[in-house]
Amino acid sequence: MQTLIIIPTYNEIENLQRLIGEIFLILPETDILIVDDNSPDGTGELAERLGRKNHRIKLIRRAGKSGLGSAYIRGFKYALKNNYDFVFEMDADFSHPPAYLPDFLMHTSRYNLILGSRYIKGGGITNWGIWRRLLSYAANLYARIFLGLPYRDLTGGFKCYSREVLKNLRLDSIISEGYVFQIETTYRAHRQGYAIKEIPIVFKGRYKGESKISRKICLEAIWKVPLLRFLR
Ligand SMILES: Nc1nc2c(ncn2[C@@H]2O[C@H](COP(=O)(O)OP(=O)(O)OP(=O)(O)O)[C@@H](O)[C@H]2O)c(=O)[nH]1
Ligand SMILES: [Mg+2]
Repeated sequence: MQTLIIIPTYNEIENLQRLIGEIFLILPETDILIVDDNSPDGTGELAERLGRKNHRIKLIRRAGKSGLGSAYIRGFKYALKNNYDFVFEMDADFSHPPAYLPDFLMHTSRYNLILGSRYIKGGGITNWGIWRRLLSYAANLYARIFLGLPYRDLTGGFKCYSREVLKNLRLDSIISEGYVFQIETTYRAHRQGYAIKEIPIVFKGRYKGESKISRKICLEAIWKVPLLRFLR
């Protein structure tokens, strides 16, 4: 079974090399795809150097910062073209501890999409202040109720898709860019009847570097969640 871990990056030079090292300690046989948006801090150059030394590290470089959603779509298309069986989404900032990777893989025989969940028993969040927690909680409640989904964590970005799900996501018609991308992909998989499993993760607030969350990303979630339901 061949796996690919997609890591979108924008200014993650302080995190990337150590993260990749930790991933390979846990899953030595996986491939990793960095999708870098021409980070001014040199993350793309670093990824290129690492890729020259290790053929399991792949890199797609885009011309400028164009958002998380389209970075993942590029990565998903790469995964389909290169015949990976299971594909992870993972942040570069150590919020998603690599130690959980085997927990996802334990469920791949029975489920098509596995979600790392902060809001089920055994899951949690460290290093986040009250406002960030409230924002995340509210966004999840909003999406869950509006879209009638049974999952507790819809905005998390630590996920594992089977090739089968990716093939049927209709990537070119996805409308979201920011956090709502995670909601949209899970919603589509759910509507298509795929088996989806939530597993607990303890999410760690960003290790180093700066946050890319913005008002624009939050506003996008507010108006696009109802739109997703309308468009279905
Ligand atoms: N390629 C690409 N990567 C991005 C973009 N925006 C964010 N990322 C990456 O996506 C991942 C998640 O972004 P974060 O900034 O950590 O977002 P967050 O986890 O909600 O917020 P913080 O952890 O507080 O920073 C990180 O690996 C970022 O480097 C983008 O426009 N393009
Ligand atoms: Mg983060």
